[in-house]
Amino acid sequence: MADSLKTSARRVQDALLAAGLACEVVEMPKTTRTASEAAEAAGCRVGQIVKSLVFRGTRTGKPYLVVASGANRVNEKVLAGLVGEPVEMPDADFVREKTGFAIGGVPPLGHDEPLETYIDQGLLEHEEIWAAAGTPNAIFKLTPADLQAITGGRVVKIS
Ligand code: 5CA
Repeated sequence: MADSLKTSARRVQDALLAAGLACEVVEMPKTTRTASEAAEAAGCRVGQIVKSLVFRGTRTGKPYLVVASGANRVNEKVLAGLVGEPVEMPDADFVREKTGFAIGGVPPLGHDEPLETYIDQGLLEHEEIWAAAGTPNAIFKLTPADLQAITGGRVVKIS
């Protein structure tokens, strides 16, 4: 039941409601920490899993969010071209500091600060996709149009 959600999952559910989406956060009995585990738990293909990946600009220290298909690997050189500076994969502390969530549960919305966001166009091939919802066993189902609405992200070819 929604009332029993862990605090971080509740936060994502509240952010979805605030964004006007009827998506329901579900806590799975098994881990959804990785894209393949999330796909198994949701009963979908790994390409339908939304990975919410935080990168750091090496010049400015600015965080960038890439929401990518679980089937794709983000090309950091392409991302660097888009953001105008080299990027690196930050450590787990940086991710928590900028988003308010721990790796394995980072959601595409509800972060501590708004993040400049890029959407992997590979996610748009699917009718339904699943994203992390704050904890390593919470996820929610949405459409690619929902994802664009909640992130305000720019759709790009990033892999
Ligand atoms: N819950 C799943 C499916 S939605 C999930 O969050 N998958 S994920 O791909 O978005 O998050 C895991 C990602 O966190 C990895 O792909 C990797 O990019 C990043 N990551 C994992 N371990 C570390 C680490 N020690 N430091 C920095 N980033 C890490």
